[in-house]
Amino acid sequence: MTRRSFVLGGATAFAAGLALPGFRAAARPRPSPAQLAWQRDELAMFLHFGVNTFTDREWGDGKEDPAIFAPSRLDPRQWARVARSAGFRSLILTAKHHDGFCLWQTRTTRHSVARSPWHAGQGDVVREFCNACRSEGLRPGLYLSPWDRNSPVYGDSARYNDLYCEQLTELLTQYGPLAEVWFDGANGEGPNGKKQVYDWPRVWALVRRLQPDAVIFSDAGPDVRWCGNERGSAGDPNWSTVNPASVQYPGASGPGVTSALQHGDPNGTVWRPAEADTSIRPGWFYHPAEDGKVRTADELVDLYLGSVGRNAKLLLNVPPTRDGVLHDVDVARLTEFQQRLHAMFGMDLAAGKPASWHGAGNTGTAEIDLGRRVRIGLVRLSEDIAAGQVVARYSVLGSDEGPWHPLSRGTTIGYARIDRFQPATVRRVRVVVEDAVAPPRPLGVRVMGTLTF
Ligand code: FUL
Repeated sequence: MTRRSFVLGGATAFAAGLALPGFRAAARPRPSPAQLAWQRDELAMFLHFGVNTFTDREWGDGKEDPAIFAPSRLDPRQWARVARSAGFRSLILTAKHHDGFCLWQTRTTRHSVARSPWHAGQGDVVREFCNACRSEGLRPGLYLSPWDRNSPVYGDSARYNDLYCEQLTELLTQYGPLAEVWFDGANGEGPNGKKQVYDWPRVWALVRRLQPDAVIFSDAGPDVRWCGNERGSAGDPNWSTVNPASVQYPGASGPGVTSALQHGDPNGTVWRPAEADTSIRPGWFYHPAEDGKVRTADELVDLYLGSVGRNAKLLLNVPPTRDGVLHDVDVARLTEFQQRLHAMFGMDLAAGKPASWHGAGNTGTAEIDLGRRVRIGLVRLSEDIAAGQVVARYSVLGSDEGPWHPLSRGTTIGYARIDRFQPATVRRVRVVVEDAVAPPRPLGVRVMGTLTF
């Protein structure tokens, strides 16, 4: 089931970031400190866990008996340890999925861990999760599904919006600082056949007030946008600036929405970088039948190159099992993935070799003398995004004492752009910014060798 098969329109537009009449943007948009920290994390782990884990379903209907939620050895500390050693810096847990089952002690519904035999109804997965993240030096985030198939007031818009804000308030006030709050775009019908009209401005204002340092994710941001697919693949080009009118609420559909999510907009008026989410398995929740379908380390590396390597953040889902731990196969793949990243990027041949930089209008050239002839197959470019994103087209060339040969070329750079190319022996590397939307600043350039596994 994909979220696009179940979207509704009709929510209120959120106007944050729209230019005020009479004002002209003096400078290009830049990230807030929270957006910058979010992007620098590079890798976040998503954890889909709840009643679906026990029913073997992807979308629960809200009619589950809470007693089925009975993890035998729930261990969020293991999730966090695995995440940390695989290079992830933040984690996001589904505190409530579409079935409405709450993983914390809530006052808002009886469809929760309070009616499960787990810890005699006294357990709180959200608390264990947040504490485990912090113990491992990682940043916790939470997903609270707007669509709720259990709530009797879902579809009675004002009443459900009150309940949703109450749930959010519990999560935002009882579990310490959160790095990210995740609002899903899958929004279905209420039991009474009415459509739920969400009050997004109210929801987002609540997060701002109670957790000012958290970034807010949804199709429509306001801080971080969905990348437009669930394959974890960022667009090319991928601008971190967007026109806020192009996607106004989570679940919006219509002409141009997917393209706006994938590509952003070079002339966008707000900073709203893309988060690329996907699962290490075919499903979002754990299913024993998928133990043989976990992505391989090679596939995870490809995923990394197509997300982090294209100016997005990768949010990779690794679903806990019915026991409440990450499965051995997933753990082994993540370990191998991290080893590969280390082998690929661990040695920067340009380290300590300062690049020269010549800018001319909206173009510029970086050049590095590597000091000796080396075989290279990978470059990682970066803009100083604290000052914004401007590069629209570039090429990478190499020279082995003689003429310059093309190695790779591309469109946007932003936080990171990683190119893998046909290995070549070079002594010098040149990166030419051929086009930009404003004068480019000096680029960061890392150059890596070739590796065979
Ligand atoms: C979608 C949901 O319908 C899926 O179950 C999953 O949570 C995914 C991340 O978002 O919209």
